[in-house]
Amino acid sequence: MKKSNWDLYLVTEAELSRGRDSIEVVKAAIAGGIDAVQLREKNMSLRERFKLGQQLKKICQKAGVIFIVNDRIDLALALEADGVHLGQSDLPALTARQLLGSDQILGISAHTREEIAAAESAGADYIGIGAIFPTKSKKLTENNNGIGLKKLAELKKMTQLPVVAIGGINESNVGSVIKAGADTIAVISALTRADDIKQASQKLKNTILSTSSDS
Ligand code: TZP
Ligand code: MG
Repeated sequence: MKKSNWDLYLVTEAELSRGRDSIEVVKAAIAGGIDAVQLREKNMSLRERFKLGQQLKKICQKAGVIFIVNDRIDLALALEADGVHLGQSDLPALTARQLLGSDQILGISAHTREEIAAAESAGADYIGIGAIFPTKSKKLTENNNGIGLKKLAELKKMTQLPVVAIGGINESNVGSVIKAGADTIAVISALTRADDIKQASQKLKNTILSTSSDS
């Protein structure tokens, strides 16, 4: 399923979900209106991610929500996911595109003009950019304070592809990220750590939609 106009993209991480499992988190976030889910779970084994992914895929499919796998093209293919999200140290985008075929979604994290151009020519569907702000949800080796909104706006101008922004985004700063040019907002903790995940998803999505229609 390739769907345009994603607004809110949840990235799963059970360890950051305050004792709730990712199935519960995803169900509540779907009830609150998220458009896409990415299976991340950095500390799970591949087998554990496969088993969780089988369940998440069913839940997403039933709800008409996009289901993407992080890091691993083999896992995305095994799960028949809607797509895969790859970073610069994963398999190359072109290889992923060849394995996926043209119908599935390929998201690539890119942070320089060269990386963006390579992702585009390999047939990426979106560019992931982050961390925008400081975040405790990912061990960052560089840009520990986040690249900031100015850099996001610069990178956005380098591509025609939709830009998915991630890293330290929450209800209070999401409007500024949209105004800087992000097309889609991806979050872990703003939803996984929320007291009421459904309500937090609704609020975040409404803020994204109202900011987008302002600009
Ligand atoms: N990639 C860049 S920052 C990040 C990832 C996966 C973590 C985002 O988590 P949070 O909690 O939304 O800051
Ligand atoms: Mg990755």
